[in-house]
Amino acid sequence: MHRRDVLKLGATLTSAGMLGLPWPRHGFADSRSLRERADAKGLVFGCAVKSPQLGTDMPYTDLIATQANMLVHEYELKRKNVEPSPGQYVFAGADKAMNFAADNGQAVRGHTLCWFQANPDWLEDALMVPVAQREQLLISYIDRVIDRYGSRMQSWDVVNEVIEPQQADWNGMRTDNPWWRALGERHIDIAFHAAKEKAGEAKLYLNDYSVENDVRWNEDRRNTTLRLLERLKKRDVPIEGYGIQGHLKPYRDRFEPEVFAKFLRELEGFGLQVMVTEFDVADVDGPADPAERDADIAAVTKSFLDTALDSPACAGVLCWGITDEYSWLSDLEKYKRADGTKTRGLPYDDQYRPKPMWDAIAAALDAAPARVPT
Ligand code: 9MR
Repeated sequence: MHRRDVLKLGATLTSAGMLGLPWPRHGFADSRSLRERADAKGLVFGCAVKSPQLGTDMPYTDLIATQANMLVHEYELKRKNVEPSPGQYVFAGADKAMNFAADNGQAVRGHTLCWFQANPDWLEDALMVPVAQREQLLISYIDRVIDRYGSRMQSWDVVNEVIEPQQADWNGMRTDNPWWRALGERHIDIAFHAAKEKAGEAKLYLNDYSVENDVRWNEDRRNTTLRLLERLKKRDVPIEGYGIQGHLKPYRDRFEPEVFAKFLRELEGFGLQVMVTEFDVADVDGPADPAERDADIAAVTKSFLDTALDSPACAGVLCWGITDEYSWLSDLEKYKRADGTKTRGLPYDDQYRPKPMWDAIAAALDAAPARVPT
């Protein structure tokens, strides 16, 4: 049924979309899921999940179980959700996804322990204390969460989104960040050291966005990232991975494989594991015809994932959701489509039918070099 749906949809796509990228149809010789294709290569393929929909929206639940070999919580492992008031920890939502993953033999990523966003309202005031106590507010939280899930995770986004070259700091670091205001760049070191204590085999990641495109502001972000990684390595911060979120916006920021490949080679030089951690494709500013947008999205997906998976450092890819029905891109003013329709940036549409993007991911997984299990 799956394959038939793919082919039926694909049959309407004969030409390239507005971006002019060719999107030839791929004939699949078998009906394997994305999960099976990734497994066959020793790669990660998975997605972010929203636990309230698990077990209540059954078609969604089925897609998550069959298509993903790794899950990540879309929001339920953020401090705002986990520690809504000081010392009161709420793990029900996070546990639900953890249990689902265990029942379905899936790995999990931990997202995220330290971020400038999605913090509880009380945190900023609580940070108005002497420095040693500010450190404790970070360390005690990480201890508590890693204690609960540490060894169950394949990796942790220990620190999320710390660079912002457009802000004032001369190193290009994000200064509009409560952790920066409280502890400066040192907050990154503190978070990684605290995580390392109890993380077991889980790899410790720094995670960030807009480092893949051939535009000046992404170039600045790549350079800032590389300089930060140099400083962290020099200070012996136990960082083991770098997450490329991969929120593409092809009608705004041009993707150029060579530029991205160069950055991947630079990351390889740091000996880090790399993963595409939040992949989706915003179709804002694209043509009105959904079939044309789907062709563009598929083409840029194939090009982006071929490049990423070609890097021996890259363990695989997680999408930021699985169906357009539940995509953050449709909720956010700057990515919403002007015609009021849902964005089409995930492998399944809002009726849970696979799209050309699904084909593109499948084709990229099939073409990727197999990983040697570690
Ligand atoms: O998609 C997530 C959305 O549902 C949450 O409300 C929001 C705040 O928790 O976070 C979104 O996920 C973000 C991720 O954690 C970090 N990179 C950008 C993602 C999209 O904003």
